[in-house]
Amino acid sequence: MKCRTCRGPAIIDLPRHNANFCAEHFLELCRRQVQKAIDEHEMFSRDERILVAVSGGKDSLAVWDLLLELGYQADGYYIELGIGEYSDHSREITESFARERGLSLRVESLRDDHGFDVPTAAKVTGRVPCSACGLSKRHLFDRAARDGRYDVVVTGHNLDDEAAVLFGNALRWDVEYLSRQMPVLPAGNGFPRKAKPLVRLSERETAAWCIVRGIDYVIEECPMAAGNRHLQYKDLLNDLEEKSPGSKASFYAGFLDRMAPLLASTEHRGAVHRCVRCDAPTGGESDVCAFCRLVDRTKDRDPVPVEMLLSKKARLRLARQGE
Ligand code: Q46
Ligand code: ZN
Ligand code: ZN
Repeated sequence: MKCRTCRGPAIIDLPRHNANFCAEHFLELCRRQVQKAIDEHEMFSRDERILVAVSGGKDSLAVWDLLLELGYQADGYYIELGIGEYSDHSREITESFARERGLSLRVESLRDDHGFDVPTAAKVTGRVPCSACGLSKRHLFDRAARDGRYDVVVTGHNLDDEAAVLFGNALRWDVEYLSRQMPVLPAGNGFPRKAKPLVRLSERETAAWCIVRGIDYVIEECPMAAGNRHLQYKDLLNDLEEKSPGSKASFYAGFLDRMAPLLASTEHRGAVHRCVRCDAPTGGESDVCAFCRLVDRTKDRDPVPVEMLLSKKARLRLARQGE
């Protein structure tokens, strides 16, 4: 297996590019793809301040590392979600990534700073854990960007994530979600700009970036993700990709080229007034935003252990991982 660029020994094959690459030229390809995404979608400039939402997983650490490599000003922001050992581990990994490189990282904890955690919120609201988790993350990312006067919030969503979400939205023809599924969402109504510079890199490529760069990341999935529909869509798209390399990228690129311009929307949904409690932009009838209402419902409850929310199958899998 030879590198397409230098003919030296290759370390990775990329069927969708119909090529193999050595470590050096693979890193170069990743940098090029990320720069292309940033430029093509006018995500941000080198004068702007970027806040990277980091989770300790490969994608968010890779995007932080890539942005710094490309000469952007990027600080990290981590939210501890209170999901048992998974959260303990991911916080440790994120903090050592930042410490070893002398980077600025802000850490916030749902339990310590807001009086609840994701498992407890799921139990109290009777909804899937990802619902309270997603709501809290969106709210706190936005707030951290406002408080720190950042120009843009960056997340580590990669091509596989975006193609899976697109597949789900297209299955339901959810036009509103489709219209907001762009690699960059402009600031508006008090919300900061949001950008996804990894949309041209697959999950396998971001993992390989971390391995080649010696970045330690959390390998295990969030235990709350079991049964998540996006994971099922990813599996479906991976089957398709194996039979027909490149189909995932062309599905997503086709959406951006041909569908997205028809759906273009610069408005964030329903942001019409400020929460009387925390001043966040919010929609709907209530004077108080959804995050503050979630805090009210959950803050005096006894913490719910993660295991209580897992299916029997997921508990067995976790026990096997720990053996
Ligand atoms: S962390 Fe949170 Fe994810 Fe875990 S609870 Fe769901 S949304 S799966 S990215
Ligand atoms: Zn090479
Ligand atoms: Zn509020």
